[in-house]
Amino acid sequence: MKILVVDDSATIRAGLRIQLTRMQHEVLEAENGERALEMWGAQRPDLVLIDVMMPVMDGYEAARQMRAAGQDEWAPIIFLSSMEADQDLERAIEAGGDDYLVKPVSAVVLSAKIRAMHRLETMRRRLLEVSRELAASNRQLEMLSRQDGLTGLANRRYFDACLATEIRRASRSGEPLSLILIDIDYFKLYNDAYGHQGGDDCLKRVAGCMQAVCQRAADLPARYGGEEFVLILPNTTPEGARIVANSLSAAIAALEITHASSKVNRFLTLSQGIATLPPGTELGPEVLIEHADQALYRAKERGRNRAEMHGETTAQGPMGLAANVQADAAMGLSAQAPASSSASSSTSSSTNPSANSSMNSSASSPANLSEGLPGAAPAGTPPGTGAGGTMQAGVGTVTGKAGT
Ligand code: GH3
Ligand code: MG
Ligand code: MG
Repeated sequence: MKILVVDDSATIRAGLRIQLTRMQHEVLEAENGERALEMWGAQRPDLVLIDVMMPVMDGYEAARQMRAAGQDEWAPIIFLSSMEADQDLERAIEAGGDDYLVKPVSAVVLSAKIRAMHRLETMRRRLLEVSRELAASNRQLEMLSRQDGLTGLANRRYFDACLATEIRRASRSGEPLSLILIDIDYFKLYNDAYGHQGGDDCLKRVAGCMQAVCQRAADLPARYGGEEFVLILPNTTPEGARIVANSLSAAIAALEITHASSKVNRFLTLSQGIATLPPGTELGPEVLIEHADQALYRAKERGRNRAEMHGETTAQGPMGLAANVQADAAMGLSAQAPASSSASSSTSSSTNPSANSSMNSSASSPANLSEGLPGAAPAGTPPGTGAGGTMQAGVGTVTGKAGT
């Protein structure tokens, strides 16, 4: 053991040094409390033998300051004193000492006391180690309980908790909060074609893109369930959310994940539903999710491979056309004339004349605009159904829920 001997008498220090060296201990020496404190900090002794009465700083004060250093720097302190009164012992223990021996101390007693203290110190260290391991395991467990096992994103449970918190925060701060619900297009067919393992790999790649497009620390990408994902975007306007949605689709398109059986593109695509909680509104999480889900349903209905915003079907909806066009311009996308969608399940602009008229009649209405998202169009696909960042128009009737 590394033992710090503190005594103002050089003779006593020398005597102890001889005894302790014989017992195979390493000895450090200090002549007063102040010097002892310096060595305590610099040398980290395993045990301290300290006199009570010393000039500059006495043993009590030195012990108190050693104990004030905290649990991590703990080492046993044994007082060595010529004072025999019970009160002296009491004071020494009170100051932080662990034992009190009256000088002169026999070599046998000193050796036995040091062994006992060593045992105590070993147990204490083990306890510290175990509690550190326990704290690390707890942190790990807590992280795992928030994580989706396959993708490593936040899981549904954590998403639910976060959304509730973010809604409260948004209502306090008066900031907008956006939510994007994301669903892979024709994923069942993808599984059928490439197997469940292939499907799992694809989910991981989509998760990777989601992480990549989250620019702000507060953004939370999560797996909502199955092949559905969700993004919580605090302090984000509808226009901002649209930019994120576009970035995500562009990132997926850039991966060029072949999806031969997709009816909308030869590469994997996403449909997205955006909803924003405007500043000062008090909606529950389920309402915001429902809004995003309705927008997602519309994206599916209008041909997939696109992002739709909740509220855009109303002429005076909260998301203005100008905002969308700005966001689209930021993405390098341009508006084009409405085009037919081969994948639109029920209604499309080409089959529904009201779609075109509504698009043309009101430039201030964002109602019927949604853009075709990046991704290469399969050969022979009608214009506006695939790659190239075209904008499409179509009016769909929301009749139910999207996705699984
Ligand atoms: P849509 O374009 O309308 O979204 O069609 P879809 O085929 O993507 O949607 P549907 O809800 O019919 O099918 C979703 C599929 O996602 C079905 C299921 O097998 C698959 N899926 C869900 N969870 C997982 C998963 O963890 N791993 C894999 N490989 N597939 C999954
Ligand atoms: Mg799907
Ligand atoms: Mg689904």
